[in-house]
Amino acid sequence: MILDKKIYTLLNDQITKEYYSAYLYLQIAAYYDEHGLDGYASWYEKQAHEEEEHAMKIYRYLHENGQEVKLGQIDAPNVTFNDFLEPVKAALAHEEYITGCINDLMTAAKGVHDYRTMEFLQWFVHEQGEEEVNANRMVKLMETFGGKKLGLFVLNEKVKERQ
Ligand code: OFO
Repeated sequence: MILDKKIYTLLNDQITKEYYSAYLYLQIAAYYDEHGLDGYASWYEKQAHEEEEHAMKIYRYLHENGQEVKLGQIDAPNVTFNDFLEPVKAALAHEEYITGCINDLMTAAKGVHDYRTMEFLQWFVHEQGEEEVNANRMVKLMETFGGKKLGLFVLNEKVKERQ
């Protein structure tokens, strides 16, 4: 199937965005690792791997539909963190941004009656819902317990258990 040009461009660009997400999460993992929060570090390493898988899902979808994959440039994550709350907030803001990108893609696919792409995107709609719930929870927990050393220690152990 030949994809509509706009749908093709949006999907191809989304590959880069998913890799950027992986990059951002790896930067967050590095920050927590460098501050001794190994539970948080491995949580965000895992998120980074998942983002790479998302990119590959789109990569394969384009090929399965006879489209070229043109990899774009992945920007460096331009972030610096001053406390343990900032990374989890950055992750939440990023997930909300990606949800917007997926919604734009879905709207564009709907506009040209591309039902196959809409069905393909449904997985991402669901995934974004789950990821926003998790990201929100990470923010709430850090806000509530992260200010105290013992609270932070317990949180770090809890995050390990959830993996
Ligand atoms: Fe790719 O899953 Fe969220 O961002």
